[in-house]
Amino acid sequence: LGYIGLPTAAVLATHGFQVVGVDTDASVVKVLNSGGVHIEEPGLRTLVQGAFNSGLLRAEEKPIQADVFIIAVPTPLMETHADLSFVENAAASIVGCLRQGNLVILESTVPPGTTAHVVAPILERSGLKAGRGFHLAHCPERVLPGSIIKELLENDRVIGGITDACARRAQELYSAFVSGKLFLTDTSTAELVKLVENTFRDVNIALANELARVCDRLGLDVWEVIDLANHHPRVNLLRPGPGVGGHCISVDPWFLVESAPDEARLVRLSRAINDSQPDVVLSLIEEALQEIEDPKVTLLGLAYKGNVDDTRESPALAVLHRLRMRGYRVAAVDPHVTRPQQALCSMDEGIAGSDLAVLLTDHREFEALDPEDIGTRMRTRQLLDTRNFLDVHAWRQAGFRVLRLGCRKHDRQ
Ligand code: SAJ
Repeated sequence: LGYIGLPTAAVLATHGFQVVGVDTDASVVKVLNSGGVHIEEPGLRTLVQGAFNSGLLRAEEKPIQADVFIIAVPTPLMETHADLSFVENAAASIVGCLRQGNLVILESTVPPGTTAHVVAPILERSGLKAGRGFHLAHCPERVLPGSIIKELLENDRVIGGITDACARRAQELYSAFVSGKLFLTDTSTAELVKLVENTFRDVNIALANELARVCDRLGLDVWEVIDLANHHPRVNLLRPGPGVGGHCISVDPWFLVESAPDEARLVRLSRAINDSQPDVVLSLIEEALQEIEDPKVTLLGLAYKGNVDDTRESPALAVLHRLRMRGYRVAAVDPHVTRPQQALCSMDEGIAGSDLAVLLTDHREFEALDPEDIGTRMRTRQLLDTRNFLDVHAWRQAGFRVLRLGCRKHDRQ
């Protein structure tokens, strides 16, 4: 019942299915059954509460017999390999519930071959054969955190079946609530398609981050360069930033590398470029603070991207860690992050006496900050914007020295 399982369960329930949502975390089950929601996502609370109130959705700690089982558990990165233990445990937990004719769908992102060679053998411990006794399919989730519900209902989906009949059976289920197109294929193709989607984005962002470094060297403004290049009808560069976070784009390309290490060279290099962006941010911070005694840095944002509460693999945490290792006084402010985090404090506390505000996450609340007011509370009026998100003119007018990622020499000219 995480970022994918919970919205999927609620959407199915609101489309008339009787749904049991399973989570091994007892506290999650308790929160949901008592009317709460443990995840921040626009529209999710209303949807989930509606589903629970209708009586069609309830949460449990263990699976029970059902017609359809959807596995939507994390596949974290273990060094450079997919940790499939959650998938394996989830599959094992339904073996005892599996009956002739059931449908099992894996939605978790996995290396090619996982559904057929890892999940199927576990489920076959039930005595039933995948593709004959029960249906098995892989239908990777594709939703963007921040727009999960809309994308769950509207995005096209790719459905890979162990057999054609398995894919068609899963198609029947998704067609009950997905308005997008449903494309059928085999499980390994569907698995690779998912990895390619996130890798495409990672490689594109790596190019943008590399361009930021090129512009730093050349004294140009990367934001202007990208904006102008994107006016070409066939160019669509993404944006540079402090790095790539979240549990998907910074992780999934590794599964592709894992499956073909000698071939996936560009993918590996892109990961390295994006993972080293926090070092670029660090060097900009050090440059801004070099003449200040015992400086204090305020990080605006810890979440991996704007308007979400998720800090998994967040580049902001990497910047925080690097600053702490170097002994800086660091405060972090994030209106979306509620779980305890090192250095996290209120805006008032975070900004008081600060020598540099560093915009790391593009939360809408930061856009509304009044530079005049912030300036009066800081010791030194300096801003580093790693996402070109704030109104540079307004901050400069309030007496700030403003630095932006990808404009190292340009902004000093
Ligand atoms: N980022 C940039 N520059 C950009 C865009 C993003 O630096 O121009 C950074 C973000 O700040 C963030 C990271 O990349 O740290 C990832 O953010 P994101 O919004 O690009 O993607 P996610 O991880 O929230 O969701 C992605 C989506 N995949 C694609 O767009 C191909 C989503 O559709 C997937 O369902 C999701 O991964 C997933 O679960 O796999």
